[in-house]
Amino acid sequence: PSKINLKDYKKPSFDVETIDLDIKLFETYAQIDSVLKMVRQTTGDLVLFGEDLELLMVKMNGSQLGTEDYQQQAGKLTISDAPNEVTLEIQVRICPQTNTALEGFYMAGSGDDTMFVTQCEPEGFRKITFYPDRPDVLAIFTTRLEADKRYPTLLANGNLVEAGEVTDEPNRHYAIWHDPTNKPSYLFACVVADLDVLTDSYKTSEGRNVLLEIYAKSADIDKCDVGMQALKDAMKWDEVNYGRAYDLDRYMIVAVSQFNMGAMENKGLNIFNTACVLSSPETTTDARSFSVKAIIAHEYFHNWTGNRITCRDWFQLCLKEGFTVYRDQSFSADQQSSAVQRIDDVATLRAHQFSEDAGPLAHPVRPESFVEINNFYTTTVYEKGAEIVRMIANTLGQEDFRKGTDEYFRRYDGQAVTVEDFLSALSITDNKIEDFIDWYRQPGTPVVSGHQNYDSATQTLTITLSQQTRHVSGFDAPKPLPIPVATALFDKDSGNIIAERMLLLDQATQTFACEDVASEPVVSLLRDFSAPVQLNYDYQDEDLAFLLTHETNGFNRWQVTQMLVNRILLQGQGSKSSPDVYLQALAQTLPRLAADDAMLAARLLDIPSAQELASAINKNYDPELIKAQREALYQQVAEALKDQWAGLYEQLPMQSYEDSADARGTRALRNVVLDMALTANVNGAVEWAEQQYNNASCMTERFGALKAMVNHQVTNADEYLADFYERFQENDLVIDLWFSVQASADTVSTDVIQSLLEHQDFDWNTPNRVRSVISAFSSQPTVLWTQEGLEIYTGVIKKLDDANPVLASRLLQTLARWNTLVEPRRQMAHNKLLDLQKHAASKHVIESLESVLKA
Ligand code: DPP
Ligand code: ZN
Repeated sequence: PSKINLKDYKKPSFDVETIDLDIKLFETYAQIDSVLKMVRQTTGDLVLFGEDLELLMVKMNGSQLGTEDYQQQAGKLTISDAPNEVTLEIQVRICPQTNTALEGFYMAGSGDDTMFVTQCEPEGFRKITFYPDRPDVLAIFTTRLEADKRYPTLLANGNLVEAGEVTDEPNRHYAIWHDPTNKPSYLFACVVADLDVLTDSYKTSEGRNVLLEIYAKSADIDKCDVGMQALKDAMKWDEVNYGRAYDLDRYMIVAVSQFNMGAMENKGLNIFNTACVLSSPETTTDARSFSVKAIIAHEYFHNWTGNRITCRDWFQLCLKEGFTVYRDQSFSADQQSSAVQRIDDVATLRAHQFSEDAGPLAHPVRPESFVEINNFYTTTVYEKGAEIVRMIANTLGQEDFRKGTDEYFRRYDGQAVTVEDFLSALSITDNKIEDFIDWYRQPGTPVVSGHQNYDSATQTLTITLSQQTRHVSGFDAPKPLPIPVATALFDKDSGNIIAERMLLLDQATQTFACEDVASEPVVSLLRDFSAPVQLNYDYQDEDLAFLLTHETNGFNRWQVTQMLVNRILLQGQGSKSSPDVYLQALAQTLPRLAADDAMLAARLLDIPSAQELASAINKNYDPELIKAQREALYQQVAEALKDQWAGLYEQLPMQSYEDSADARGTRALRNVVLDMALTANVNGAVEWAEQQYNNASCMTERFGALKAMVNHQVTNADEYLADFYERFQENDLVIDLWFSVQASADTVSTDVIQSLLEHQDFDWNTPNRVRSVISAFSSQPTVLWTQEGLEIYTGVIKKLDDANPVLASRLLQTLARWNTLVEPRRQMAHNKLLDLQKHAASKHVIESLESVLKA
């Protein structure tokens, strides 16, 4: 497979003004007729992309073309010497019924329960018809859909123009949709299904009445209210915070159970993984439900950041994703405590993005080359991309950031643009912002180290900071980046903040002086995680304990607990802290915090996941050792606070369900306390768990209890698992939880994984189900990195390589850090990967494997 390079970008030689699509779905295939009106922009061939298509006919300006009139190879159809104005008529046949890749037009479900949907981002449209399938080609789409009446739901982008019966075919009907907005083909969507619909409306700030519809299977339609409310909240939020209103008369969301991603922002017709739109208290945990709202908002926000202003090419993916993730994170921060939101976003970043940046898959937020763009829907592009926008927003301040985004929307509406364009619009009030371009170009997580010096004679505190980024092979030597370090000085006696500064570290080493400081303060750095870097500051444990008590910002308090925990757990890695300071500080902080902010209290008990800890280890990573250390510390915490658990648990009684930040906080903390109590063998804790399970008012309570019982292997755990299965066997998303709670259990074995894969409800064609076992299982490194564990894991990749290469390749990326393992695990993993390479078929897996093996 060949590499595509950013530096080779060329404008398309032809634009498409309009495309009329006629999609006829039959029992075993679909026929697609398209009419493209194209106009020459520059010299060069007329190039269309097409994959897995049976070409039946192509006409140019009315004359049928023979095979001598065009070249067809490697997924391209090329016409040389085309005139300046071209009307192409193309007829192809495809087979959505056997499309297991879940890209292009495909069938979801089986037997009598099937539906047809599209997924076109990034390059799925070329699996529907021949087309200049690239994001800088924008066109007006009109779509006619025709199918058997057993699929009453016929949807496509835009407005419904016409619908009716097909002449002489009493069992068939059609609908015609017209989208008045210019859009790239990756935003095309259509649906042929039998769905119910939840309807609502929204009046925009510009006075437009928008019909809102969420389509789902009839059994699921009662789980769409949360999503609908989130949609209205998001529409309002974008008007208030960015001045952006919706631009069509209709906004549709469709839920589908087989989907590779979370959701897709197709113009006016979002398609969602059921897991990311359906929510009800009885079947959905709070965490899931909260992420449903965030994803609804994310896809809605794309309407401006992605759809109206789109990417010039796929290297610019972060232009829409980074900005849109930043926007959805800000939206979510307004729906709960902003400290907890920041904690969760940073925890995700540290666990996944830092580890990606530390390993062989490290790439710049804007990559410079790829073989398969699907391999770059990564946490670096998304989450690190969002961090860059956040740094820019914080550097500019709220008012200037808004001026900048207004300018971005004004200047580029309707265009396909680049990261440079984005920075240039945001620079209208402060051109320093353009320096942030290096953050988009340079891979690797910067490490910021520092120390302080206090001179009592001059009452001056100096803070020295330096930055270092590892040199990732294949890239230029790293240069210093602009790193905003939000800093506060705390007076040791009063515990009060005496100064707040934003230090901009933009050289390799810099010294910052603070004057008129009466006595040596404790310095709090990187507040609110002001930059996506690792911080090594020469704190004493006592300083951190001090900050845990006195920091005013909840995020910073959590950050301090994480530093303490990391020091304790990464002892072998050169740090040397005793848990006492940490345990004491926790014991002091927890009771009051539990009453004030239960959600934050729950987070303060976080111990970083095994994967997150592993991301900081570059050599001789021993999964058993890390697991043992994590468990030992967890046990110590549970025992140190043993006297408190019963009181806390009682303080957090189960009440009738409410979806408020307070109620969610109570439920989250109760689950943590329950787990701690079971860990410390508190008298009666097993009964608490059983009662919580039996009397649960919602899934957060029920699943929290189940998970605790499974992880602690309480005597009746199997009965509760069986009960859970019985109760919810009709609900796929809950059965996913049932699989994952077993596959991710601390005590899981490869035998359990094997039996889950052989379970009658296991389904290779449903990515959610595959992930519920396989991704869950990969959270247990002691089992994953064994002969049998790797056999299973790579076996799954082999099996999916052909059927669903996007999914196979994503699963493979989890193995990227094999090279850091202690022997003999490292060699074992290496051999398994080499073996996988012998069988690799898709360019997705081949590209990922090549990178992973380069470690
Ligand atoms: N649907 C994916 C997302 O919204 C890709 N655009 O991130
Ligand atoms: Zn997105």
